[in-house]
This record gives sequence, C-alpha cells and structure tokens, in this order.
Amino acid sequence: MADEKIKTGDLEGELLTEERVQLKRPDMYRIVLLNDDYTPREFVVWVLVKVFYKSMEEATRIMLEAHTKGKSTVGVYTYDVAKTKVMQVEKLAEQYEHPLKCIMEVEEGGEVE
Ligand code: TYC
Repeated sequence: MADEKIKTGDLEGELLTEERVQLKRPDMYRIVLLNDDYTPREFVVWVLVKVFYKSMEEATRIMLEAHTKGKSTVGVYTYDVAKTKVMQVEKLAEQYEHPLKCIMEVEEGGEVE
C-alpha cells in the first residue's frame, strides 16, 4: 500500500519507466514537562489544563510524575501544534516569573507499511 506506483514517460507506447516512492509518516513531537524546585504545583496543573486541555485529574497526574521522576510526557503533536504549546508555556512561565520548562523531542515518522 505504501509503494505508490508512478508511471512516467510513456512515449508512443515504447518507453515506460516505473518508479517506486516509499511514503513516510510525518515526524511527530513529544512534549516533555521538566521538573524544577520553584514552580508551584498548582501553577503547573493550571498550565496543563489551559494550554493542553487536560482534565484536572490528568494534569495532576502529569505534574506529580514530573515532580517525582524529573519529567513527564504531556502529549505527542504535530510540529506546529507542539511549537505553539511550548511557546505558550514559556510565555505564561515568564509572565508569572516561574522557571517552568517543557521541551520538544522528535519522534521520527516511520515508513508506511
Ligand atoms: N517541584 C515543584 C515544587 O515542588 C513542582 C513542579 C512539578 C514543578 C512539576 C515543575 O514540571 C513540574 N514546587
């Protein structure tokens, strides 16, 4: 299914070239929330609800995982969505003067089967 057959150069029925193109899923970006010693827990939960549309329960779970393990996955998004959300977190953190950080990690899109 991934192998798209492309026929090119059909010249008077004599020349027929076949080319196979391997399709690749788009790269996706994992947003990872990083722990720090200063950002209040309630602020982290509030950001996760506002920016990532998490429920209070899920936001609390993610915040606690970052708090205890050092980091936690918030979600996996397309590049533009991930970039926008990271910038929104940066802006809110700066506005409220907290050192809260999240990072983007690329998840390479594999070949389509
Ligand atoms: N460790 C912070 C505190 O004790 C809370 C916190 C949790 C900060 C998760 C960042 O990603 C984070 N106030």
